[in-house]
Parts: sequence; C-alpha cells; structure tokens
Amino acid sequence: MTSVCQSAKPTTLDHSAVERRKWAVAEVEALFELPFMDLVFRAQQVHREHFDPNAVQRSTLLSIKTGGCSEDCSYCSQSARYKTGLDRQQLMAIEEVVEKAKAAKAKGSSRFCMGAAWKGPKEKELETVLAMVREVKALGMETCVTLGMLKGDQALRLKDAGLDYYNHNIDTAPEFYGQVITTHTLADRLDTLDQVRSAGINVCSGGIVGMGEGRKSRAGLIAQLANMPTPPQSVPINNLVAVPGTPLADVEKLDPFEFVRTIAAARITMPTSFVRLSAGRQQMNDEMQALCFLAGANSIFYGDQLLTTDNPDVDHDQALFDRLGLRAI
Ligand code: SAM
Ligand code: DTB
Ligand code: SF4
Repeated sequence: MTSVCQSAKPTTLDHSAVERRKWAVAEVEALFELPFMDLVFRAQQVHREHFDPNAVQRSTLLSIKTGGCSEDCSYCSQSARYKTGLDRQQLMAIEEVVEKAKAAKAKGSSRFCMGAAWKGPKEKELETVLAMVREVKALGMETCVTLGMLKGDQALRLKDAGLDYYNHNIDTAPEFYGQVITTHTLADRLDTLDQVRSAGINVCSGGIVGMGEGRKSRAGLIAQLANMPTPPQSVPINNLVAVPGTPLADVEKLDPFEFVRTIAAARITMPTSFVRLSAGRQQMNDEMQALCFLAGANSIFYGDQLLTTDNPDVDHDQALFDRLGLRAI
C-alpha cells in the first residue's frame, strides 16, 4: 500500500503569521496534568491548524567524529569520562560523508545532519566541516550540523557555506542541568543558540526526557524552548537511550504516556515548529510511535543508526509510514 496525501495544507510555514505568547512553567505543567485524551486531542487540533497531519519530515544522522569528547554529559556514550566500550573515530573524510549523504537521499531523506563529539570545533576541523556542508548542499539536500559550542565568526561561516540548520540542545530544565552536565553551563548553550539565530541559520534545539527528572523539569524544558526569542524551527524530543557505562545507565524508565505528554506539550506551545520524535524510537513499538504522531510529532531521524546507537531500520519505518498513511517530506 502506498501513502497518499489528501491535504493541501502547506508544510513550510510563515512564523510571523502566528501569534506568540510566553509560557509560564506552571502553565506547561497544567498541560501535562490534563487527562491524556484531552491533552492529545488539543495537541492534534493545534497540529492541524498549522501542518498537514499526515506528513512527516525525515532527517538522516551521521556521526562524523565519534567519541573521546571532553564533556561529562551523563547520558552520553561519547564522553571520554565513561567506559562505554565505544570505538573512537577521527573526523571522517569528506568523500565518505558525501557517499553517506547520497545514500540517505536515495532512501528518501530530505535533510542530512552531521554530528561531532566536540565541546566545539577547532579552526582546522571547522574548515573540513564547511567543505562537507558545501558538498552535501550541492546534492540538493538540506544541511544540518551539531558540533557543540561555537565562537567568533564560526556561525557566520557555516551560514556562508550553505548550512540550513544547527542542532544544539538545551537538554533539560535549568534546575536539573547541573545534575546532568558540569563541564559547561546552560548559559553557554544559550549563547551558541543566539549566535546561530543571529547568523540566520535555522535553530534545531530540544532536549532529553527520562533522565530521572520530574514532571516540573519536563515542563521547564518545554517552557524554555517555547520562550526563546523565536521558538526553534525544529524541536527534537529525545527519550533517553540508557547506555551501559554512563552515569544514567540504570535510571528508571519514563512512563511511555509521559513521553507522549511531552510531545503534546511541545506541539501546543510551539505550534509552528517541527517536533521531532528523536532518540528512543528503537525502544518503542509502532503503536507508541503512532501515538507520538497523533500528539503532534512530525519529524523523525531516519536511517539505521542515530550517532552511536541503533534506530529502526528504514524498511521498518517505510512500512510504518505505509500502514499509517503518512507521507514523507
Ligand atoms: N557534541 C555536540 C553537542 O553536545 O551538542 C553534538 C552531539 S550530542 C551527542 C547531540 C545531542 O544528542 C545531545 O545534546 C543530546 O540531547 C542527544 N543525546 C546524546 N546521547 C543521548 C542518549 N543516550 N539518549 C538520548 N539523547 C541523547
Ligand atoms: C538530537 O536531538 N538527537 C540526535 C541529534 N540531535 C544529534 C542524537 C541522538 C543520539 C542518541 C544516542 C546515540 O546514538 O549516541
Ligand atoms: Fe560531548 Fe555532545 Fe556527548 Fe556532551 S553530548 S559528551 S558535548 S558529544
């Protein structure tokens, strides 16, 4: 069965046409407190006002530099501080990256996201990444990179190279941040996001849930994203992939319905943003993923690997799209 789009709703949006409001953390918490059916219904209503409900954007990830990172993010397989058994890899050759991008395009992905396990890029490293961005862009794909914190004119140079999106997550609420990461601050991350926004690059920023935070911190994460000077164009919501060897390896799993509530709260508070059902899909069944789409998720990572962990294989995803009548964008 092939999926057919019956809606004429646009998938690219004019953010200026939508009225903005600020969200108090308590207001977002109140959304989480709604009966599940009311919350999901409201999220689906908001979703339909702004998007084709049957269209899902697909981005493919590639880890272009793996492991050995100086930072201590407690969830991360790539921190040099934890024994996760990961093989470190130097920055990939440009040609290899281009081959992977071509393969992703052939499988139907519209955006190619290159991730590096850095606190931030050094000069020579940035030069190589700029060349990757130019070449991937020339394939006719949207480009995205996630390289850690930027400084000086790095954001402007990425923009000049043709970068469409910069991914930089704020990860969690301000009061929980210090329990997850101590080697940089939330203020550092917000500073990089300001540079990216000022350079005219689309912002991709979201967070992780299931790290042992409370509902108030989940609401705090969503409020902080929604209240940014302009909401991120793309909002990845990651469910923690518990990696053996990291400090969060044994943290209690989040109730799946609470994850769906987080997606719904992101949709309601950021009506014109793409909300991405991100890490953790491999650990979800198809029914759970369908609930996430119903709650307003309209973007996924597509491809057998995330950065260092598994993602559903593309044939499985294609079959899911067909079963749900979803159209890829
Ligand atoms: N080093 C760069 C940085 O920190 O921005 C880019 C790569 S980093 C791996 C990108 C994001 O992936 C993190 O901010 C985090 O939100 C997410 N992430 C990393 N490990 C994860 C895990 N085990 N489970 C869920 N999300 C994870
Ligand atoms: C994001 O929010 N999630 C992606 C991407 N941005 C870079 C990364 C998920 C990583 C999951 C764990 C891993 O594969 O290492
Ligand atoms: Fe390094 Fe990024 Fe992993 Fe933190 S999330 S340890 S900065 S690769």
